[in-house]
Amino acid sequence: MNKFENTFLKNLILIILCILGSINISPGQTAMVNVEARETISLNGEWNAIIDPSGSGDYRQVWLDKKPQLKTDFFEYSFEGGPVLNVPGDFNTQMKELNYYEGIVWYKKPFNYSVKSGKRVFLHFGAVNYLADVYLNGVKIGSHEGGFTPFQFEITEKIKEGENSLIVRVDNRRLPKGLPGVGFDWLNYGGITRDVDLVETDVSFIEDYFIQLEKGSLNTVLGWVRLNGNQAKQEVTVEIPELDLRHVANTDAEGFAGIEFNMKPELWSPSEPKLYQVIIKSKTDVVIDSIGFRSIEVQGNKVLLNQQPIFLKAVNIHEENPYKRARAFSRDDARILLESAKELGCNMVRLVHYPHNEYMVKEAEKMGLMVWNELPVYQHIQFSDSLVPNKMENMLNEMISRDKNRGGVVVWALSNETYPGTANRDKELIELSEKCRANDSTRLVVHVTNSQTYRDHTFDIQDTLFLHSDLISINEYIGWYIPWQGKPSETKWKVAFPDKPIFISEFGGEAKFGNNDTPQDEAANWTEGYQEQIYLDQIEMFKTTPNLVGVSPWLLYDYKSLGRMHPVHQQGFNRKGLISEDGEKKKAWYVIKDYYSAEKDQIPK
Ligand code: GCB
Repeated sequence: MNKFENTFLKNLILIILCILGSINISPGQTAMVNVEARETISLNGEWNAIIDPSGSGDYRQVWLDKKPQLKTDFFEYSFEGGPVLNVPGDFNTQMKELNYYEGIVWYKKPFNYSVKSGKRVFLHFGAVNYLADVYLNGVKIGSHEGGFTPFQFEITEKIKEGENSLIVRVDNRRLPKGLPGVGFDWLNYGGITRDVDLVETDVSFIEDYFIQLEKGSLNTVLGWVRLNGNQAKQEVTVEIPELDLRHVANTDAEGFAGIEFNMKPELWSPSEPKLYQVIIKSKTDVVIDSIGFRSIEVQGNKVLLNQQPIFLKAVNIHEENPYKRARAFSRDDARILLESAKELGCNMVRLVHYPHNEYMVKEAEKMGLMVWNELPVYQHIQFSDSLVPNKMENMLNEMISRDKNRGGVVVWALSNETYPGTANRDKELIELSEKCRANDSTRLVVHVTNSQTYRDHTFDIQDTLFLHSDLISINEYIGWYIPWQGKPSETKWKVAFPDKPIFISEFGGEAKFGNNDTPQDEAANWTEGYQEQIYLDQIEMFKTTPNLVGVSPWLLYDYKSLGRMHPVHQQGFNRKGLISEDGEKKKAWYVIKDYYSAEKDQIPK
């Protein structure tokens, strides 16, 4: 058999195994170093910027960063003497002029580097919203589309001894064929919004690994390790010192080794978020990660965490630091949001509507919050465009690639409120679900819809997408956008899939903190009392919901959204928060807090 046939056959077997679910996750094909557990050289800090609303930087070739040599040379741009922007961080909140800006900004970072022989170098971006073109020393090294997932380029051959210059063209204009598309209900923060790092590795290095429990098992680890470089065939070890465990495996000619071993870990759970130090070693490399082990699955109409039915007490969170009114990007930002979720009594956070930064995911895991990660496949997506399916798949792979070893992550949510009538919607989302399951068979795969009807006080849920979703996950705003048609406690349900668990992923209404002028029995729209009543009614309705496995109020904090322009009540904020952007708790907060403290985490089998 020649090399091609050999590789082809291996891939085929791998794909079949993945489909059968016997391998948890398929290794990606591109050379990407997993930076999550590595020391890095940070390129964060102050970057020079050129704001380019007309796009003229493209024909002026700003990436060449030319400086006049002769009196007759002239270039109508310069990074020096212009604005300075902090990275990470959105650009909108760093300069008044950029408040609502959607357009091009050029960023430049000069940095020194000392070339080390026998090392490879990668340039890693946590996220850039939305399009990024990256130039090193005047040469384009790559582009990336998508505002919320990491990407990287190997620059071993391109980085120089001494001074280097990195230039990034960032464009956050909305694209009808983008993900998300043009219409969305949050602020379109642009910029280099997450960390930028250099990562050094040896020539042969541990490119990636997947170390998690096999689906449904409490003691079998099923995963893989993949090496990159000229020494593909090696012995690799996976060690968990606290469990006195050392597993040895041998990588094949492609650098790949399947990993399978048994152990008796203390399981990760919201009440005991146990993480183990896991050490992965090859001849030339070592990576150390902190990994939690748990199982998550749907059995019949229940969600089981570690084989026990669990009620998901979630809250929706946007990636915004309310106090800074800016895109959240740091561990401190994450703590603010997640501590509020803990205080509310949550055991899960739904991180909407795009993958949040890695600090959110890691801190949540440490704090015992299960994480729902979501793709920005939101409302108006052009599924029949020839490129959109690829974009969805890339983002899916980037999201899974970053967070696959985070035991706290229990849900991959692939879409939110897409419309059943849209051409190719079902086909593309079904294919995406299959790709997700083939990539990672260990987590729940979920689609969120609002396609149900509510007539004659009855919810009618039909969307066939739910055949491909582990949960029936619905957003409903009864009491806010749609009035109640009867007593909440007498709500009726007609569900086309009667055996599936139901999760209410959004509900609520808007109130401006402190708007308490009206007595509660006459409370009008926008008052805290009105919002509070919506929540009280919803809780009554939950008692009628068949197979209810959890709920997630919309949402934790008031957040910025351009569409929310009521001059008195909204002022550019979606006011459905349980807490205001100044940290004031609204009446509805206490309703949910009481509900969560009364509701048991574990539900009877
Ligand atoms: C929804 C969307 C969410 C919105 C929310 C609202 O259904 O999923 O992104 O922001 O409603 O406030 O209307």
